[in-house]
Amino acid sequence: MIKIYGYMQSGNCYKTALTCALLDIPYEWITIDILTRENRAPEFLAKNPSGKIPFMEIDAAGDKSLTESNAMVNYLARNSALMPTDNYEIAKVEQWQFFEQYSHEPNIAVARFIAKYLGLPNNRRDEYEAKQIGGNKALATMEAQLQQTPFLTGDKMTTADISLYGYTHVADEGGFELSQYPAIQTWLQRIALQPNYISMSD
Ligand SMILES: N[C@@H](CCC(=O)N[C@@H](CS)C(=O)NCC(=O)O)C(=O)O
Repeated sequence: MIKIYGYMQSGNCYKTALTCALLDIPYEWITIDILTRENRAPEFLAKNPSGKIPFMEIDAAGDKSLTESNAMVNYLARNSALMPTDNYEIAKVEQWQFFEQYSHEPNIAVARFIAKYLGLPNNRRDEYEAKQIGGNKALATMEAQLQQTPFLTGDKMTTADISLYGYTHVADEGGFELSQYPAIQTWLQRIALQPNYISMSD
């Protein structure tokens, strides 16, 4: 069985659990608490030198493993309804996932971390404000697409939606005002209504 090492309150980790749940893929979840730096323990670094989570072991011997949440999500969803087969449509999924990692997550996840976990200390306030600008740009990009189509790549839900859902649905915890983005709000509800959906606190 696949093993996922993660911390459910991390959007990157939650994406992988949500994909397994939606596709009914059995998995073992091993909680690694980044707040107590369990991810920096020598035994964990021996398996996963970057120390970053999520981390996935695919075979029992530990010979096959993955880092990078979006690579895991796509690996899990390959040959399922969440992953298109047409080359252009696959590239559209990846387009949104690269956008997530470069323009969305570094702003929204970091603003959330500074506000929710660090309590918005004065020495991180400038960074937090800069993240608001970048995060709102990313949300506006999503809003423009979701005004046109029910899901990010068109009429069908794909792993692009899972990747972007991870941190968008908790963006309010990073100071982002989601009521400014009505199409995003409707999209969030659409995803939460999918059969087998799990929340971050499940
Ligand atoms: N690009 C990576 C980011 C992984 C990442 O930064 N994970 C964070 C938690 S969300 C982490 O492990 N932080 C602890 C650390 O870097 O020590 C992914 O999508 O999986």
